[in-house]
Amino acid sequence: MEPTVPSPKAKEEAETSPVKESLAPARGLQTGDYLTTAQGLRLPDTDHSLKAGPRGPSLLEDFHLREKITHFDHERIPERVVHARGSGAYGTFTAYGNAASVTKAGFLAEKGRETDVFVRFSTVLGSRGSADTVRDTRGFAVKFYTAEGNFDLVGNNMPVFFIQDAIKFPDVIHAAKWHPDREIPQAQTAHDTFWDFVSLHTEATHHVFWAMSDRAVPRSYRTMEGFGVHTFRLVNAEGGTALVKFHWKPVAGVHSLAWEEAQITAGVDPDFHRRDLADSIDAGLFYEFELGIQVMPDSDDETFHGIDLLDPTKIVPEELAPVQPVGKLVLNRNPDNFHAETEQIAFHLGHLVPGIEVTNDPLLQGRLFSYLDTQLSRLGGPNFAQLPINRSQAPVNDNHRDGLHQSVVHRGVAPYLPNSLSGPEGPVPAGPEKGGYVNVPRLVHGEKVRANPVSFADHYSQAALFYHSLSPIEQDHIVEAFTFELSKCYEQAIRVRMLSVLANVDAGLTAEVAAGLGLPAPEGTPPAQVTPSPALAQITDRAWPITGRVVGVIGTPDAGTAALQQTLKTQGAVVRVIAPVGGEGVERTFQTARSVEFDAVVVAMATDNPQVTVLLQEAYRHAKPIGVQGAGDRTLAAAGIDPKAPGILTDPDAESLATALGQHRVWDRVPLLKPAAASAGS
Ligand code: HDE
Repeated sequence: MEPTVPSPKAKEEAETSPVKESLAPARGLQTGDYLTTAQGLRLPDTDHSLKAGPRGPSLLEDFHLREKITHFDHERIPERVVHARGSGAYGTFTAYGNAASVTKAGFLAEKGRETDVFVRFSTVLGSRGSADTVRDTRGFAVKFYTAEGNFDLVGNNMPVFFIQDAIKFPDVIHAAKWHPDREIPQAQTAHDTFWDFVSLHTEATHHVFWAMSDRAVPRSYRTMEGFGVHTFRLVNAEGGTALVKFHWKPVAGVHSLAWEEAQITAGVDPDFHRRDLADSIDAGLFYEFELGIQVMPDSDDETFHGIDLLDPTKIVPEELAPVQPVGKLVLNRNPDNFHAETEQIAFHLGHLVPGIEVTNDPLLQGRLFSYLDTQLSRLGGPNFAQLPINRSQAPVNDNHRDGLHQSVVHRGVAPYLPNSLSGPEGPVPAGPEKGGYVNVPRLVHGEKVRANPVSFADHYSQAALFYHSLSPIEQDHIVEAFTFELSKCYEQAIRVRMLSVLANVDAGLTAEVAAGLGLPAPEGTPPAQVTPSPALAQITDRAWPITGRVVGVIGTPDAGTAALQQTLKTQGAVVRVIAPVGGEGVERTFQTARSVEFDAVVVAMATDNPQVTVLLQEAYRHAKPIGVQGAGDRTLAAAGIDPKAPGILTDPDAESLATALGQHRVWDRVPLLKPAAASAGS
């Protein structure tokens, strides 16, 4: 019905929004009570086109039809050329204050200072709609809305990168993304062009080891480490400098999916990580990370214990430079609108604040160009900083003018400096005493060349360091991943060449992968001596908090597991009852549940339902704790699972289940599974 009287809200808005004020960005947008056109015209009907009679043709004069469809046709913006698939959340970063000795950046240096952040996690290779759990590096990009302007820490969940010079980025991405003729495979490295590239560009070897490790299949974004990768230069209030690497340490520990689990999940729940992030925040089970820094002296040669700090294929082992925690990040708010916030956020390495400078790492230098440039086509012009998600919380007065999608109505006639016309209104330059960003003077000299430092030629020592630092189970996973991925290549020559690369890292690993591929193991020259870095291993004896871990209880809601469920919940775990059919208190049925969504399973009823059998067998194979209560032992027997196997807990109390969950997997069970896996693979 056509409204005749404006609603109280509309009236209030009309009274308090003089035309001038309504020009301020976003003010009063999309708040009216009535459906309107984009011009504010109220609409009585949005379900029927204007036609010449009910059976007649649609009329060109239907401006509402044309506006609605035109806007819809242009809803999508180009996806990110890399890191297209991602999801994000808001949070708060609180500084511990101990970083003041190395940086004057207020958000790090001032004890207790709270800074708003937005974090976007992502995969690198897949398109926007691809699955979350594919084998890939994950992006870990953080925008700090600091009082001094935005600072972006655009990192990954692996501390090294495939290439040493930004000029090769298009090449590695062309090779790693789908084949251009058929546009397959989606979001995977298990194909010829990727292995062709990395076997020919051996600087990629270290990152390839990380990509074949469990780090490439995280359990959730909650259980990933983050790394700034490059070395940055921090500057303190006295002008003293230090070379620094940034780390995000997950409070929940670093945990991964089993490879088979990751593959099943890609089909069963392609939104697995995205869902976990959003659901956890909704449930108040916030993701938490500590920001840490490794601090190295700012020496002339920019090396530390012989490690070239400008080489992004190298880490500094934590045993040589401990990661010092400097603040804590809590992700505590979901975005309201995926497009406006997660899709339109624009990160850039050049978003810096006083106290943080870049180094000459040639990968970092190229990124300083790329992240600004890419927004011009993604976000349609140079005014993307005005989008709500990208706006600085510090006052902005930049003298930039006009351009596509300019939403500011600038005043004044003199957008240039110096000028004699702006009077007190115009911006004036700010020296360092006013918080202006001033680079620490550094001598730059050298011949103009296309060349790398000599130290960049060492492509293998740190791949070996990484491999030798891992637990035997993690090493096995790397062998299996290389074997899996290379088996998927069509070209034998690529497999053979990659084996010759692996031979320069470790002979044992090469022999195992070669055996899996049915090829002879080549000889290489692996590093003679490797000092492991235990901090790199993710499987240790340590038990971690179980916040956000999911326990499936097979039974009816009243199957006598109430006390167990309650205690697990108070420790932050999520409990889902899996019953034969739906009903009050039932979150999954036998038909809808799949093992991959649970970190542990408790079976509390007797059933020989085949879907429950598969669920238990998968949970067993993926080394998850399994609790058995009451008649559940019959279900276990129907699934052919030995009740005396490690990690099968009879009548578990919540504590023993929580302890097992805190270890992430029943690692003692893994060797039992190995012979079967080996014979299946041969
Ligand atoms: Fe990126 N990268 N990158 N990258 N990168 C982008 O920027 C690029 C690199 C990383 O959630 C793009 O806005 C070049 C390293 C993350 O929005 C683009 C090089 C690391 C994200 C771009 C690198 C990263 C991106 C695509 C080689 C880890 C997602 C869209 C010099 C330290 C950020 C965009 C988000 C995104 C270029 C290498 C991390 C094209 C040229 C090394 C987490 O600008």
